[in-house]
Amino acid sequence: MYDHILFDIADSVATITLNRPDKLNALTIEMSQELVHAQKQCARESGVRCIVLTGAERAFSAGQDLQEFQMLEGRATVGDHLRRGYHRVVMGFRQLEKPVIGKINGVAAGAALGYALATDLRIASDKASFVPAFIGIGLAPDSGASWFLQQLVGPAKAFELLATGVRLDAQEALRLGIINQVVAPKDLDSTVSELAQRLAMGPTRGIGLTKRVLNKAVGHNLADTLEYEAQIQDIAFNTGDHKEGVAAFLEKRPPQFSGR
Ligand code: LHQ
Repeated sequence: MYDHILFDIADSVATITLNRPDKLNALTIEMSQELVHAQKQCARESGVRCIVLTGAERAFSAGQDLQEFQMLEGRATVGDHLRRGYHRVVMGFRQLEKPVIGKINGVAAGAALGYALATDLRIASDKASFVPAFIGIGLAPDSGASWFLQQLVGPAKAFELLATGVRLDAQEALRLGIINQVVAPKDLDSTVSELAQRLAMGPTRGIGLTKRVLNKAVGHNLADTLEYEAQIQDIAFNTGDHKEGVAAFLEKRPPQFSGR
């Protein structure tokens, strides 16, 4: 039914798998549409009482597919691309009044870091890593990464991570409070499956309402932040450094940023 994700429901748990393993599960427009569709099914079906989000094979996801994005140039502003795709997925996970577990099996970069942080809790393999890759291509954070990271690690650490794009390993992410637990790769499936079963057997309405009140309780509004991020990204996207960052990545050479 889907081309860029896998979707499976078993024992009251829906598993959504980002599924473009030959491209490190890089995000596409089609994948966003499929994720939104799957989220709606999860919300609608009373038999779904917990959701697991993960990636196929070695990565969680490398973020925006930069090759696809190059082909989109000129067809929409980057802000509109974010509003039509990423915002709907991020808000979809936050507004889904059922528990969502991020099963972080490998690298989570750029917008996919935003997706991972939009889940309610994260269990990572010790092979996982977290890369705020926006700055590597001269962009500012999007997909809620600015909002989530600042909530989790505070403004100074959030700035350090986002402005350097440093790759965090799972132990460091755990120490910073970005994830809930790290397990050996061989234990990831069973750990997440046990937790998902426990949550799926819980008071789903109460868990959903807990999520609603937590969403409401934080000082800044995610929807406003997403919109602000989209406006900022329109500016960053039009810099020479962004073009240079993408070109360097695709040409497999170090970028030469000029500050413009
Ligand atoms: C990729 C990608 C990728 C395509 C690896 N695309 N092929 C919003 C709106 C507008 C524009 C842009 O973006 C956004 C939001 C964002 O998500 S911004 C951030 C976009 N993502 C990145 O910049 C990450 C780029 N990738 C990397 O830095 C590394 O690949 C990571 C750290 C993810 C993984 O490193 P490794 O494990 O060392 O893998 P690798 O670099 O060797 O990649 C394996 C292959 O996957 C490679 O292709 P190849 O043909 O050589 O095997 C990469 O070119 C390809 N790939 N990320 N995002």
